[in-house]
Amino acid sequence: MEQRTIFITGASAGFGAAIARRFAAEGARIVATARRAERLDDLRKELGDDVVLPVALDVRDRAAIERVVTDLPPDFADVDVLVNNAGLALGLEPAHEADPNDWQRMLDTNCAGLMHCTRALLPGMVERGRGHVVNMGSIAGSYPYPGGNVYGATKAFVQQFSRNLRADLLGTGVRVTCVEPGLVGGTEFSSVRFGGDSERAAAPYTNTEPLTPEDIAETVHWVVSQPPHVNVNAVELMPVSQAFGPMRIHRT
Ligand code: NDP
Ligand code: 8X3
Repeated sequence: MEQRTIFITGASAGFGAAIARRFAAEGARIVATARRAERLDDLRKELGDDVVLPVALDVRDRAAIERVVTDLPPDFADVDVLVNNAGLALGLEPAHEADPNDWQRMLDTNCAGLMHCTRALLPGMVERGRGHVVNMGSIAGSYPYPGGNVYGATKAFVQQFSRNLRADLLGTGVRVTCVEPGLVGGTEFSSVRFGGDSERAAAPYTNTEPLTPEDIAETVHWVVSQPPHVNVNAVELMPVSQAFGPMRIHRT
C-alpha cells in the first residue's frame, strides 16, 4: 500500500494518540498536532522521527492553523487523511447553571477548530483528487441527555457539517466520515469535563466495560481503508454495556 500521510488534531492523548499509533503501525506518516508539545515529542520518540511530525497547535487559533498547513515540510505536505479529533466536554450542569465560558470554549474547539482545520486542508485534497476527512462526532450529537446541552449540540454540528461536506465534495474524490462513539474509557475526556475531579471523572466507567481508544483507532483505520469508491458516511459505536434509556417524565 502507498504510504499515507495523516494529519491528526488532538494527538497528545486519548483517541488521537491511539489513532497515530494505529496508522504508524502500517507505515504511515503522521502530522501530530495538539497544544501540549512535549506529549507530541514523546510520540515522535516512540514512533520515530520519519514517522511523526509533532506540531504545537491550538485549533482555536485560525491563523495558526493556516500557518501550520502552509508550512508543512514536503514529506508531510500532501495530507491524505485529516482526523478532526481535538475536542472536549466541559461540565454537566443544566443549561441555566452552566458556565458560559465553558460553552464558548466547546464551540471554539469542537466546531470552529474542526471547521477551520477542514477548510485549510481541503483545497490540497481537492487538487490532488483524493483525500479523506474523518470528523470525531459522538452519540451526544444524536441523543440528548441532561447536562449535555452545548457539548451535544457541538457534536450535532459535527454530524451535519460532515454530511454537508459530502454534498460539496461530490465528484472531487474526497471522502468524509463522521465517527460517533459512545462511552470510551482510558482517555482524559472525563477528567477534562470535570476539571480534574478524579472521583467524578471515574464514575461513568465504574463496574462497566467501555470502549477503548484502540477500538476508535481501529474504526478510523477501517473507514479510511475502504476501496476508493466506498464512502462510509457515519459510524456510531457503543460498548455492549451501553444502550438507550426511556424518555423521562416529570410527575407532580
Ligand atoms: P482526551 O481529552 O483524551 O483528548 C483530547 C485531545 O484534544 C487532546 O489531545 C487535547 O490535546 C486535544 N485538544 C483539546 N483542546 C484542544 C485545542 N484547543 N487545540 C488543540 N487540541 C486540543 O479526549 P478523547 O480522546 O476521549 O476525545 C477525543 C475526541 O473524541 C473529542 O472530540 C471528544 O469529544 C470525542 N469523543 C470522546 C468520547 C469519550 O467517551 N472519550 C466519546 C465520543 C466522542 P491538548 O490538551 O494537548 O491540546
Ligand atoms: C462523549 C460521550 O456520552 O459522554 O462524547 O457525551 S458522552
